[in-house]
Amino acid sequence: MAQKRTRTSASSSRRHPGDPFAPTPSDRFTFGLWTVGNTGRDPFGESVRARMLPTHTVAKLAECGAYGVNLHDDDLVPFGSTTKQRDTIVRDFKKALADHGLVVPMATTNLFSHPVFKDGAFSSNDPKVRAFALRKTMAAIDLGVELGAKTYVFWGGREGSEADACRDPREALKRMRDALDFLCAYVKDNGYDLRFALEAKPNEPRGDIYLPTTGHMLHFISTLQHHAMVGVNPEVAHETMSGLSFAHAVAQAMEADKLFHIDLNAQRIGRYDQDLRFGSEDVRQAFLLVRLLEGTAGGAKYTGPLHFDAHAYRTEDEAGVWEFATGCMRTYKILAARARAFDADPEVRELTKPVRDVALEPLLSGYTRAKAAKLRAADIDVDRVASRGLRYERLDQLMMEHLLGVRGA
Ligand code: DIG
Ligand code: MN
Ligand code: MN
Repeated sequence: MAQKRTRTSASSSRRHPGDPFAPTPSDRFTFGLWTVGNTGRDPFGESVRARMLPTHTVAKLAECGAYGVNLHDDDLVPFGSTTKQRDTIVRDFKKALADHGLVVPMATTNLFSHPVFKDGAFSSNDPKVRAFALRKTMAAIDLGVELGAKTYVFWGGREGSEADACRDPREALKRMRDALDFLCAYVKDNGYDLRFALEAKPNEPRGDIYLPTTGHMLHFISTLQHHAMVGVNPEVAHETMSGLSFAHAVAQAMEADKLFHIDLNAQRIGRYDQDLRFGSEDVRQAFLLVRLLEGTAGGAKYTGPLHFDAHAYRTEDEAGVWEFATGCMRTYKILAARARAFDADPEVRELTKPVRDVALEPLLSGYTRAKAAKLRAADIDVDRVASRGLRYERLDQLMMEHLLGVRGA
């Protein structure tokens, strides 16, 4: 479908002077070319929107107040392009980035669309496929570095199986480890300032995808040769598909200093990967995630790009796509403001202050025989401790009232 150029009126209604939730580049919001450029095609219907030229996407994201744009290699340079075509496309894209003040914080490789990857890329049983996947990824890393990317994401969408007898899962892990060790060495050999971020997903498009959650990825990273340069890129929808707490997955990544990037969107448990507008489903979980990332309760803050790996409903035209993009960013900023108010609320601070015990706390870590003896001898009134009410009902109601805007607005 030919690309339609539309000047949407929505942009004027979205941003007015003094609007505290108007997105700005300092908020570090990013979108992939494939997200706002999603044409609405799904397994049961063809595209409903025209393909967007990357240069048009850059201009519109800048207009919406975004900080940056991310890409798979094929999003920018169509598969099979000649070197001359590639260089022309990259030149024009770089000019659009400069003209509109957008950056490219993250890049990645499409190792899932082309039929050659139908049984995986790095984990494929065919060495020719694994060789082609490495070659395609090296070229895509070069492209990402040329555009200024500092984070390189690996989402193994086809690294999985349906007929699980097709390969020993241990062999699949070994092949993926070999590929990542090879590519980490490629980055180091070329002196690139680049870190890798591994993105987990439990299934779809494969019946089961290897390394299905962020937890699996964190262990896998510890087995890599160059593990210091490899972190994770958790996605809301992917952990939620498995019925897991996304905030807990992110917290474990932050605690391990491995949250190198993040994919924000919305999702209902037990459904296919919906990649919905951020915050549009489970507002409580979105609030708790933003509270964690923004560090409003006192913990460390996430300072990397806030990437929305999401797309507009299939019902939308291009104007609706930019409403979608603005909605992602505005909702994040609104929830951040609610989290600041919640953690500044004196009653919340009272209810969440740590329970202290100056006698027992020194005994709870750093084993010694003396500490063990003191623990055995400690006077702990178990029935009295067990009978204590923790007032979490009040705390959670306060969170609800902050979220619903009847408190701390
Ligand atoms: C899907 O969730 C994946 C791909 O879109 C991309 O490789 C990665 C980066 O956001 N997310
Ligand atoms: Mn997804
Ligand atoms: Mn993603």
